[in-house]
Amino acid sequence: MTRRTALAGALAATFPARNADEEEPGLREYAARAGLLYGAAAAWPVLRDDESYARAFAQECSILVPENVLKMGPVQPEPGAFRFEPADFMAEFCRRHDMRMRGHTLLWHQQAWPWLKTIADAQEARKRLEEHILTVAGRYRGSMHSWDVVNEAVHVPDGRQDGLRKTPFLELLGSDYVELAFRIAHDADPQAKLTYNDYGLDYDTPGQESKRQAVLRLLRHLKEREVPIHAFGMQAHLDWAEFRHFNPETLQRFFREIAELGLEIYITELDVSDRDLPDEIAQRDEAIAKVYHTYLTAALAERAVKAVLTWGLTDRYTWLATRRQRPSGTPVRVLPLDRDYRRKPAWQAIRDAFRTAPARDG
Ligand code: 9MR
Repeated sequence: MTRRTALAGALAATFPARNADEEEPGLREYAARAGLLYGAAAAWPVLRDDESYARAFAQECSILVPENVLKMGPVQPEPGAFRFEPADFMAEFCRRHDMRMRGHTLLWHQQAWPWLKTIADAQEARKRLEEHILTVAGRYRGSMHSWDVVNEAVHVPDGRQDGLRKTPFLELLGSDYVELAFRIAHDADPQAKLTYNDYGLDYDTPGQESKRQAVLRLLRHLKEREVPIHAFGMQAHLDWAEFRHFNPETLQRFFREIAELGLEIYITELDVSDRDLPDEIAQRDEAIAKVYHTYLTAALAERAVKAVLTWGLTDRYTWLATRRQRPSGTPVRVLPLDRDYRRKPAWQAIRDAFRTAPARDG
């Protein structure tokens, strides 16, 4: 038997609902009791190759989002040539383990098509965007919980009145490109909840307040134009040191305004950087857990919040390991499970926030 078929065989068996060593059910169970979904971003090819990783996803998550493989560049590396093997594997994994799946992301200025520069004009850009979205979202039509249609399109420092980030898509297609992407996505998959996803909106600082206002203006504009948009994605990449700027009321006010537009809210990329904490593990874990708990307790008070996803599940695989390295070089401890898939205080903090969250319709 080849390694691939052996692994496929191992994965074909449905993992037990809970680990034999674990007394407690997974976070998916606590989330379900509150009418929520809980999940995490999954890395490729780790999900295929690391059985402990796959088992942890099956135990803890009721929703999964591919961390990278559905982005524009990875999924269409050359014009007209699509690479679906990794996302297809993840979709099959979700089916097998009774999990929902989110798509991330149909339009983003990072990890965009490597051949973007060859596009000559608006007409060609529109054609390429249509082909991309219809092909990618169309492939998973009817099976996606939601799609991040447009990611990170607002950037106030770029100085535009409408708050839009200056990107090649904006230059090629004009400011209606956001609307265009949502309309195509709706044609491709009329059942998926179409989401606008963004970061840098968590704290009570003047910079983040002006970004919140710009995001609200964009969402209102889309609703006024009857664009098919159904949800807002709050990335929530948090940082222990910056968390002194967190104010629950500010977050709740922002969420209320979004909910009043008739949109659902998903916490899409939650993690907490421990860069500025001392090395001592118990102290560090406790500080990070407190941030998870405080943030989620405030967020879940808003009943429009329907899903919580962390950006990774285990400290073994996280973008923060390279992007927010600790000055001492000790490994980061930023996600619910440690490097050996053991539940950490952050896991318990998420569980506790789910336990006390006001129940909502699922
Ligand atoms: O976690 C992702 C990392 O592996 C990629 O190298 C990076 C590329 O820019 O994107 C990371 O995920 C980002 C997500 O797609 C959008 N929001 C910010 C995330 C962290 O950078």
